[in-house]
Amino acid sequence: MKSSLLLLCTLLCAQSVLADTPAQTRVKEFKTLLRSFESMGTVVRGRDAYRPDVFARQAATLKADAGKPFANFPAGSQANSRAKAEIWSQNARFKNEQATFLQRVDTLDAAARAKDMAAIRISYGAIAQSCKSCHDAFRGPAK
Ligand code: ASC
Repeated sequence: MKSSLLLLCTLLCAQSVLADTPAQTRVKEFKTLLRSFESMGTVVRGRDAYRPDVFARQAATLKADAGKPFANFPAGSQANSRAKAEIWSQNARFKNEQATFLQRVDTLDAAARAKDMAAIRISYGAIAQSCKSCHDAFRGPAK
């Protein structure tokens, strides 16, 4: 009995020491998005061949993952991250950036399913604009 309680306490302590903070979780989730986005970028820039089915799968993956990091910006999670206080003090603006980004990701997914390279280029560029706009307003310098 005593030893199983000790084991339980040890496991719970390890969990709290090893678990990611919200800031760490969202960084990992943004990096996951970036993997799909950059793979598509090599095609859009003409460095890799356009394989419509592969590209459409990447766009679908981006769409499935795009909202995830935004669920990990709880109030009080600014420490040890590049997140600016404005994320919470001007939260409507931040939410607006998020909504625009997600709409543009949907548009890219639709263009990819339609195998429409002209539309893909436009929506890909619009997403990159979303990244930049949100970073300019809400992401501080690297630490
Ligand atoms: C990327 C990336 C960003 C955006 C931004 C677009 O690939 O990592 O933050 O695109 O640079 O302007």
